[in-house]
Amino acid sequence: MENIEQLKQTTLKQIDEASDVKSLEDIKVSVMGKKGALTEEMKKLALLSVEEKKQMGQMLNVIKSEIEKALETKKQELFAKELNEKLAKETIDVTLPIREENIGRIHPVSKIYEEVVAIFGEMGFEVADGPDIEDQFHNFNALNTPANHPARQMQDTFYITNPESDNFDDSYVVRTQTSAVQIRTMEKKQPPIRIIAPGRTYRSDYDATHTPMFHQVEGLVIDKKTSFANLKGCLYDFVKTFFEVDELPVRYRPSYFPFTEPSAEMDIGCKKSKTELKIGAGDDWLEILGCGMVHPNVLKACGIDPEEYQGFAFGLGLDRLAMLKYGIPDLRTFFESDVRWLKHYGFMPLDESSMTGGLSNNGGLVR
Ligand code: 2NL
Repeated sequence: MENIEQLKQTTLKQIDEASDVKSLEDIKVSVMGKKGALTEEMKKLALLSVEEKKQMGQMLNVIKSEIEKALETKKQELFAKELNEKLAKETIDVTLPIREENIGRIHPVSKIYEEVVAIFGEMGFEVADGPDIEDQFHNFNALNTPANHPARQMQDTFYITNPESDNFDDSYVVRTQTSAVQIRTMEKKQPPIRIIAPGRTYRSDYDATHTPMFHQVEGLVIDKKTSFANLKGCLYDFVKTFFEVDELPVRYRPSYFPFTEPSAEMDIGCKKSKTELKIGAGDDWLEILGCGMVHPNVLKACGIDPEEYQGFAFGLGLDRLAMLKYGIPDLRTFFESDVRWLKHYGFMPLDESSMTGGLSNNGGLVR
């Protein structure tokens, strides 16, 4: 009896002093396992008389459940303690800056693309898409640029032989502008139309400001009463938002494109010095885009009645905008895939361009 009382006290003390869940398991085995101290005592019951067996049995059961209860209580306590220690050790400081070195950068052209889409998207333009390889109808004819039109040579087009025809008129081109996307949209859909078509374009040209592949965004608005005043308002809002300046003088110079009449080029005010180009008020002008009222022949070619509808269109170079906005001097470096260049001129992927969250996120520019 005393032995047993002793066993109980020692076990409860051990349980109380246990410092982890593992040592509780060991205690349990040493007392209640197959060869445990209490199990041995229970085995001895067989040797006792009926009366003693009853008394002793009851006592052993009471002790057993007491120990089990103590084990369980201690186990919960240790679990909670171990969990708290783990949580304290493994906390994450969410205010720490991200590890910049290990993530890529957004190319300046992609950044400009996002900005342009955000601005025109806010004005209600939809983004339209089309193939890089076009037939001559969609790239030229439908744009009031018939065969032998000087623009076809002017543009230094890359032609692609049509394997099914020896006739040069059937050869394909890599698109010289994204206008074919608007042509395809007008062929499919009656006005009102309000789209922008961003994408890759190709011309045979190569110097500090021209590469054979470059990026363009063209815009098209067609409705019953779309006017040149609408064009001016829309493009003024665009450049002002894009360059993020409070004051921006603009002017329109008469120009010529086969697909618009009248045609114009838009300049923005700036201040040029030997080392810097500052966009905004100043005595100098910078050409930024070409635009005009869609030529009636273009509408006709797409099955839209020019007596009922009219519209405006514009085209701008994304690469040129990137060079101007982010001060990148040589266009050729855009396409050299030099990671040091990208680290210098690129943007953090998480700095999304939006009209509400900040357009260019200059703070995110890694310099
Ligand atoms: C530039 C500026 C321009 C257009 C593109 C266009 C498209 C259709 C109809 C009429 Cl479907 N116009 N696009 C208009 C004016 C200018 O691009 O400097 N291009 C050589």
